[in-house]
Amino acid sequence: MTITITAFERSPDGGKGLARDTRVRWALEEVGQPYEVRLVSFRAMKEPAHRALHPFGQIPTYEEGDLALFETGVIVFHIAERHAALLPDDANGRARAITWMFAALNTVEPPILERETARLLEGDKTWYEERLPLVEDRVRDRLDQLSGRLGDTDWLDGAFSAGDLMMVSVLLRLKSSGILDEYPNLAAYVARGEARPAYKRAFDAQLAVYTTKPPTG
Ligand code: GTB
Repeated sequence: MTITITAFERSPDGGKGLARDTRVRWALEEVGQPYEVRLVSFRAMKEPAHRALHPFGQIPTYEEGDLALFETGVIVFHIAERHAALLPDDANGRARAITWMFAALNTVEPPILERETARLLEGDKTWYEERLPLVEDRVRDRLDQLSGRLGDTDWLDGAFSAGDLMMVSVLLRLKSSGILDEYPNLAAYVARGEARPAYKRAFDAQLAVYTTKPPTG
């Protein structure tokens, strides 16, 4: 059955891989599932046809036969559940990998998003310079804890899993901030994720959308 995901027709990051379709592409590449991409404009995202797939008018979405999903957490979980490679075979190992997916989305990503929101939307406020260090320290709190837990292991719990895919995807959003480099083991962890052939294919595919010129004539 054909899998179709949605992505930005024009991404604000111009293809740096930060939009969340990258994590879905990465999961599909890890399990070897081909997929198609439907590009949507910001205007189309808010129209009823897209809102029927995504009530909040966002990307990415995932369609497979009569199944339509939104939210990257559940999309990656769905892919991981149905194909080998992203979740361990033993029940406890699976449960722990899923725990790391939730930890990435519910515990580590929120302060990172708060920092992005502060920088994007609050830069002109009189209190911005005072607030930003507080927000960044909340990011550092989480990174301290995660760094301590990862230690000198390659992945969070044994072999690479959907938990690592999600955690690396979340941490990638900090790459240009310099904060990640304060934690050499986390920077190396992210680099290991980026070095995976499946990640590279996913990254290249999303970049091609924004850099490949349409044929002329
Ligand atoms: N919780 C949802 C999920 O995980 O699927 C969040 C989905 C989401 O935030 N989608 C964003 C979106 O559609 C794109 S990924 N935004 C448009 C809107 O809300 O109107 C977030 C994102 C966008 C752009 C960059 N960038 O360019 O750097 C990075 C991340």
